[in-house]
Amino acid sequence: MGRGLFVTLEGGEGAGKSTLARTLQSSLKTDGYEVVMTREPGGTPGAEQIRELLVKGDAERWSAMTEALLFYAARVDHVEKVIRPGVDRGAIIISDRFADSTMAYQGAAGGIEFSRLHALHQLVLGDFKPDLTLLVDIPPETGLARTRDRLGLEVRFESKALAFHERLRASYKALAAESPERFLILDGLHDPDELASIALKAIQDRIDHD
Ligand code: T5A
Repeated sequence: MGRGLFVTLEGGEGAGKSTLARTLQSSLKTDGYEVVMTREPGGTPGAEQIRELLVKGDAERWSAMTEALLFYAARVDHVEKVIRPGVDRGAIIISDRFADSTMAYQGAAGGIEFSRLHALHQLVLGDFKPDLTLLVDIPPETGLARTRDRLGLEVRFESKALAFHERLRASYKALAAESPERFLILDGLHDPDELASIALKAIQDRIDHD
């Protein structure tokens, strides 16, 4: 493979993205690809420090715009140091969340106009976007129930009201409808192996066509 592939996983809380990412990573490695598994917010030491500010504390700790700016501060570091260099050397980069999360969480669910978030993206990252986005769609009640037993402090977004999570789900579907060539919607109620095999086929198709 010459240029690599940038794949993102998106969806609401507890949709199964991290589980899917791990399976994709091991299958693609077995097939001989260099795979870089990463996540947002995070993926570099600096971006992981910014993550601490974002995922911990009270639900209303930050305004949606402050969140968006912090997510983009972390994202620029991540793109410059990990994602772009990886794609340039031919690797498959799998990122658990990317810019569509900002559109859905801070935009549709948080109330910032899309045009302002598009302008922010354009200003700091230009036209850079994923080659393929796997949207794991799940009813919010099911996703939140899956995360409820989890121990830890990173529950700031999970603790927002159910209406927020419902807006989030609708906005992800709208984003997918706007860019059908980039998105593949997966039913998060299916079993993990089934999800992984559909996702692997989509990734292989992209590799074969590049
Ligand atoms: N955020 C992020 C923004 O607001 N704006 C942004 O721009 C960005 C980048 C990040 C938070 O930041 C917000 C969104 C998030 O709230 P996070 O810890 O990365 O925080 O949160 P999530 O990405 O939501 O991670 P989760 O772990 O909550 O969800 P996953 O990764 O989708 O779910 P996963 O794989 O951990 O699975 C959850 C549970 O379900 C089971 C698993 O075993 C696990 O127990 N499971 C399944 N069960 C049945 N069937 C399946 N198919 C299953 N798949 C997994």
